[in-house]
Amino acid sequence: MTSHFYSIRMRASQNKANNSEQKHISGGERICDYTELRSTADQLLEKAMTHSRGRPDFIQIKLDLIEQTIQSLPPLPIKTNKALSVIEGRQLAKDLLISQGITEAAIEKALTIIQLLPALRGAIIVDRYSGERLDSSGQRGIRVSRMDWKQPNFNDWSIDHFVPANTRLKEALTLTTKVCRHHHTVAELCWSDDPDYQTGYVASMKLGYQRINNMKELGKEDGCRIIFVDCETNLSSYINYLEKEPIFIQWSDLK
Ligand code: WAQ
Ligand code: MG
Repeated sequence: MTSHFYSIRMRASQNKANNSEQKHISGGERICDYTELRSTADQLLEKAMTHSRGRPDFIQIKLDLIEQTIQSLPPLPIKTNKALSVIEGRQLAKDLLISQGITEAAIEKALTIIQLLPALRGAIIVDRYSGERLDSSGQRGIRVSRMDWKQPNFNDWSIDHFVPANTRLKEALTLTTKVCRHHHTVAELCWSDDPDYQTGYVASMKLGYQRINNMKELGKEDGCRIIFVDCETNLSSYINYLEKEPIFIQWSDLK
């Protein structure tokens, strides 16, 4: 049976003044039913039009009916870590990744790869031991899609956990809960490419969602999203899971 839910995806970019390279401004992915299509598309348009990375001159919004059954997942447990400097924040992130069996060399290599991808609008997938990039999506990266967390349930969760009910946190925890749930994922490392946002995270099934408040200097636009995997085969089915498998985050305190 076909569901009555739709995937809505937005991406917005800006042409650089003197060459044809696009600057990524903003992206977003949501799931909603038919009656919510208009308001959800409007929220995504609003996101694109009010972004701190700049004013877009290209905005695309795509809507597709979801054919599969939508799986519900509980959000990863959350912990907020305070770091006094970016150096301390990055060191903590590195220690957390190493605790999950990722090699230091793999972390260094992945960070070097990401520095060379200023137009990246997705994530890179990297081998946990060697740090080799495994996906072949180039400058674009793999965009994790087809996930959402309904606002009332998120609001209840945020009150219960004493964290701000901000959309960015909701989107990041939604994405990483989907990513970490797959058995090929070892851990994810992320910080924003928005110049006004310094909090990032390391997440895994075992660590949960470990926010780190100081991952980037204010004003910088170099973001990061690295998914460390243990996956010698089946990379294409793993990528298919990230891009296509529909997920709702659903929190319940009745445990
Ligand atoms: N799939 C894959 N990669 C993505 C996606 C996606 N759906 N969305 C963003 N990215 C990549 C892309 O390369 C961006 O440049 C980079 O991640 C950062 O994205 O307070 O805001 O949306 O707990 O800017 C984490 C902390 C905030 C939130 C992360 O990332 C908190 C953030 P942004
Ligand atoms: Mg961003």
